[in-house]
Amino acid sequence: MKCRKCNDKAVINMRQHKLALCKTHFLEWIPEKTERFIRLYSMFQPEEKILVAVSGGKDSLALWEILTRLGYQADGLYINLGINEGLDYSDQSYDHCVKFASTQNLKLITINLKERYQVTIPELSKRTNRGKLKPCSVCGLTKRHIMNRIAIENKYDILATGHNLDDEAATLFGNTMNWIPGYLSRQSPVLEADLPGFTKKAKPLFRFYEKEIASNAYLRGIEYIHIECPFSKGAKSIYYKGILNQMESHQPGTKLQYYLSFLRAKQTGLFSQKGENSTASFSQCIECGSPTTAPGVCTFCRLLVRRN
Ligand code: Q46
Ligand code: ZN
Ligand code: ZN
Repeated sequence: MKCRKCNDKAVINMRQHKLALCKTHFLEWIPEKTERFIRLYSMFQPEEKILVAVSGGKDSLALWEILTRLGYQADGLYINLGINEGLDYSDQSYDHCVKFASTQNLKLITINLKERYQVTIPELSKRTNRGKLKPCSVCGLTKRHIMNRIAIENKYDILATGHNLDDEAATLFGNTMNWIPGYLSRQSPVLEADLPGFTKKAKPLFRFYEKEIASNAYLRGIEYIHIECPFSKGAKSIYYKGILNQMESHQPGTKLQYYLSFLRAKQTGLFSQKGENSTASFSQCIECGSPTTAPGVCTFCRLLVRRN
């Protein structure tokens, strides 16, 4: 297979785009496309301060590398969740983030859950019935809370996350399986800071296939964590990704078409924009000041004081 641009040997064949590229042209293609998507979806401007949420995985570190390469002012935020469970998952992911930041000479903000809140995700999740079975919902809530707070406290204009197309398509699949109107109306590559206390959020890699981001990380020599979080086993999102990949193998481009059609449907008003974040239902948490739909104290602060 030859590179479409120079006829050299191609390192990747992206059937979904009918495009094969050599290493040089593929490594040019990724940042060029990212820049195009940033503009197309009005994600952010060159002068804005970006906080990139990094986990030590390929997607978030690739995003940080691409934004830096494109000349954006992007700092990193790593949240140490205290998930080790015999695998040193959090410790290893932290090491990858620190190493990446130091080799690229970038600023990394680290929040250690145990030091800041005296609790880890496995401990926190035992405090709820849902969390006892699976810590992911407590973990997701915690990460969203901390990412938003740190971005607001440190006056970042944007919080950027490394979600790729496979992540977004799997989330959409889950949201449509259950038809959750609030989730569907909020699922978007860009979420404006529509309320005080919320930061604007963007997912600049949302149109790239996971395979494209993995290839980019490998070819760029980015060192990232290869083990999965021990709690990800049996996650529905992994199951949904498998189904979507089967469809993709029969018809290349299915995942992209599925997600872009959803965005078009949203634009035409198919989903109500008034989801769970309607302004009227929000107040400020009396403990931490974050916006909350719960009366008085937000769900995260409530979880912190809860005992088993
Ligand atoms: S870190 Fe947290 Fe994930 Fe682990 S506990 Fe679940 S949500 S799987 S991205
Ligand atoms: Zn080429
Ligand atoms: Zn709170």
